[in-house]
Amino acid sequence: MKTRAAVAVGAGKPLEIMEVDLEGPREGEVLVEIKATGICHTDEFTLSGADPEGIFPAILGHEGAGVVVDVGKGVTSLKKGDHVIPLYTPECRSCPSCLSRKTNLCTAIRSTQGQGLMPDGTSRFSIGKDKIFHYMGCSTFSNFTVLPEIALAKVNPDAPFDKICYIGCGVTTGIGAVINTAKVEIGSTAAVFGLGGIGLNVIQGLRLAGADMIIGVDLNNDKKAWGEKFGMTHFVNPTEVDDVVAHIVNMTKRGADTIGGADYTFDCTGNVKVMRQALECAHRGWGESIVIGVAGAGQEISTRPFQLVTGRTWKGTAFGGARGRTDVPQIVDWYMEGKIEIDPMITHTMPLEDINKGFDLMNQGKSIRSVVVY
Ligand code: NAD
Ligand code: AHE
Ligand code: ZN
Repeated sequence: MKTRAAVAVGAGKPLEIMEVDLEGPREGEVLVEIKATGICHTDEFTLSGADPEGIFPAILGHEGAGVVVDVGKGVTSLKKGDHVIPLYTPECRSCPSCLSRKTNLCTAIRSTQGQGLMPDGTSRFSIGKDKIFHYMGCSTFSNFTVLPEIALAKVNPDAPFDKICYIGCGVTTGIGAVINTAKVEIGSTAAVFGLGGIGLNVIQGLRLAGADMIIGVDLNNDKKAWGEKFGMTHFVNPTEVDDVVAHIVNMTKRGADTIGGADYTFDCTGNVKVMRQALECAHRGWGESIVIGVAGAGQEISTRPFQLVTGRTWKGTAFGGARGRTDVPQIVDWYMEGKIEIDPMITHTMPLEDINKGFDLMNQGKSIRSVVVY
């Protein structure tokens, strides 16, 4: 069949809207009509050329929602008409990682996914004889796409596509980092670096978890009001203080605790210098710092080992530690029950033809999330 897609033709180049050939689902695969997709900073990261796994031409996009149109042989858990969210972190429930119960990082199809291919090592997308690569196993910047059955979460059919697509990455990553990775306790203090599409969801996760003090850190003062909407209690612009680490350590001295430091800190910027700041303003003895941001090829983190010797823990999280087929339907239900907010964070919606405007808005700090509606 033919599908309309925004194709990433090369690093740093605008996406091009094209008609692309799409082969139907093979064994264990599912054809999905994408109804809406968010634009995440990770799409921009890969498009910019900073992603070591970046490969062109490819169809980017990994934050979608849609409807099952057709299923391949052997597919048992999904049928035509089911509403689904694509999962860049699949959940096969039978690989050593899934069975370990220690991680959400299913390894069943990770190596082909990183090469822009389906699990059988081929692509379903092409233009004539030229192969177009998949991206993060999802390629939601195409109106129709093919995914493995294990990479689709079946969700409540009453939920609006143009909102729940955000659960395909940003919402789940932010809330999951708090609940699954950090396991934040009631009464905790926390600092969140980077108040974009991910950081604001970390903030709403912290509010859900009952954190007392939620410090937001961003270079952009417009983000103060955004953070406050979702539960942020204090805002710091690092360019307006002498030393952001000392400043946060000082702010978090409470009662008899004269040492200071946040119980939990989160990097949602992808900047390795910020990751260091986030670690170093975690509390001596027990503070945990969670890396969410994705850093470009060649970037490395550093700190004095003494920071770890004195009890801080440095952790990372992918997709908020969520097991997609199990957890994503539940997060959709939380949204439908009013337990979490999504609508105000979707600041812009646009047709596929305007997708590059969505990237511009993100790069200019003017949007929280842009959503493309097909
Ligand atoms: P975004 O562009 O919406 O937000 C980034 C925010 O960081 C902006 O508000 C910006 O002003 C702020 N910022 C930039 N530099 C800063 C600095 N030095 N100090 C403080 N704030 C600064 O991006 P997003 O969609 O929220 O994504 C954030 C990061 O998370 C990206 O690196 C993205 O690739 C990554 N990400 C990771 C996962 C995962 O599973 N680990 C999932 C989604 C996104
Ligand atoms: N391909 C990059 C890494 C990109 C990355 O870390 N991706 C996150 C999700 S970001 C979503 O917006 C992730 O899930 N990582 C785990 C994985 O298996 O990819 C690189 O550096 O090579
Ligand atoms: Zn993402």
